[in-house]
Amino acid sequence: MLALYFAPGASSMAVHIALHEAGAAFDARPISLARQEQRDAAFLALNPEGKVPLLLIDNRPLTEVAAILFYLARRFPDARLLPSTDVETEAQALSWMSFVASTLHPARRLGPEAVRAAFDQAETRLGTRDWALGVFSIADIHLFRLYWRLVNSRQPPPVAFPRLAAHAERMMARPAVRHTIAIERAIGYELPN
Ligand SMILES: N[C@@H](CCC(=O)N[C@@H](CS)C(=O)NCC(=O)O)C(=O)O
Repeated sequence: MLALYFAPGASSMAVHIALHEAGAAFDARPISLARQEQRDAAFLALNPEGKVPLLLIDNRPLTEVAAILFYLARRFPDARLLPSTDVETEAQALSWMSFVASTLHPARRLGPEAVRAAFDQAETRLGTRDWALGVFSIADIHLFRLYWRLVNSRQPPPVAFPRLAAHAERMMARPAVRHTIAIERAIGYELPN
């Protein structure tokens, strides 16, 4: 059995989208970062790092967006969350997700200039492709969540990134993405500035 601990709008949104893309059965367990529920003893017992996402796989914890997305892609191959199981394709997906986790995600803490530089790199990386790997994959889900976060913080204005904006539009056309956003919005976003 799968269970996802998530906070609306947080990094966990990427995993939430992937679970819906896969049509996977899972127990949805929202927590509130505003109420610091990630610091509750019961949660820390599952993830001592006190962060979402946390996926339980038959009660075994798995953390880190990139690792969970990779797990879901391999566990639910029919969902085509990876274009192929060719080792180079998988490595390209990991390259994108490492970039998102280590460059895009921490940039916000460093201020608007760092955000702009990081998203400029993402624009260049994406190039003229519709999708990060050429066809839709977990890399797009991870990239989209960070862009979505940028749009919601408006630092700098997302209009500066036309390729990422077009990518986000393609993502928003996907029912799993719209469904996830509707669920998380209904719970309520508590995004820090
Ligand atoms: N490297 C982690 C980052 C996870 C992360 O930073 N999660 C944030 C929400 S976006 C969190 O849970 N923060 C709570 C805290 O730091 O107290 C991943 O990719 O999963």
